[in-house]
Amino acid sequence: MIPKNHPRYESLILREKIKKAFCEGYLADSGLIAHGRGEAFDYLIGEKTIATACESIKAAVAALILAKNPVISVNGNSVALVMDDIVSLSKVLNVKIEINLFYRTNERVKIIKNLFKRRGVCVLGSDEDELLFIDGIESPRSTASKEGIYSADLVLVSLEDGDRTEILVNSGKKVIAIDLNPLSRTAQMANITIVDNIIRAIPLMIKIANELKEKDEKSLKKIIANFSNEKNLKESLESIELK
Ligand code: PTJ
Repeated sequence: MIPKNHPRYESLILREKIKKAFCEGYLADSGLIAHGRGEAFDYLIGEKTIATACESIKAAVAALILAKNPVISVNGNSVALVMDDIVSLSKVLNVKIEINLFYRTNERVKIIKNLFKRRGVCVLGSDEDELLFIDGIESPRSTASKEGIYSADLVLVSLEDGDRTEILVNSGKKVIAIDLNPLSRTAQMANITIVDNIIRAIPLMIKIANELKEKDEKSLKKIIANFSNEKNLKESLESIELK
């Protein structure tokens, strides 16, 4: 039992969620390591959503609203931390959800699919879908369902190793990445990078989505046109260096 007055209460609760997901069999063992890396970066940005992340969240939500076939890609870590928020975001913006795992096993896919099913949500990416493969990705991350990631014009990825984003971008898709490490390959290669903890980023995306949904196409396009990922990443890095 973690005492509520523990100075690192929130952080320890997240660790519990990650451990539970591992024990339930859907979080990869390497997901424990990935979480630790995220914790370190979160510490460096002050465990709060920095101004640059607010900007990239606005651009990301505008892009999601304008996209024709947007997909949220989920893996063990994102499901363990924010499954319910991902479901809410997908409903607010009418976005599909697809399971995509680096350490893919049938068992993990089945557990994750059932977790969503229990919430009344049907997700793509299991073997029951028509699964295709993205050229150039050598890992099991290459899986892409025909109606989801394969034909998507925009994919939201989070907590990923760096073997997919560049290839998705080169294949003409837009990629939004949520990644606490602004130097990661995924962060560097994405079109829009949200340097924030996924546990804060997704709820803020839901809030912004409810606001931006009312805007016209011209205003949304303007938000995207005024956004530079290169500049945003540089400024995110500076907010780490100031600490
Ligand atoms: O579930 P699978 O099989 O798809 O495997 C997923 C993992 C996470 C094991 C795999 O993608 C991996 O090894 O990822 P990496 O290379 O460790 O990269 C994860 C990235 O996410 C790192 O840049 C971390 O800083 C970042 N990160 C970790 N926790 C968070 C985070 N970003 C946002 N929010 C977090 N909570």
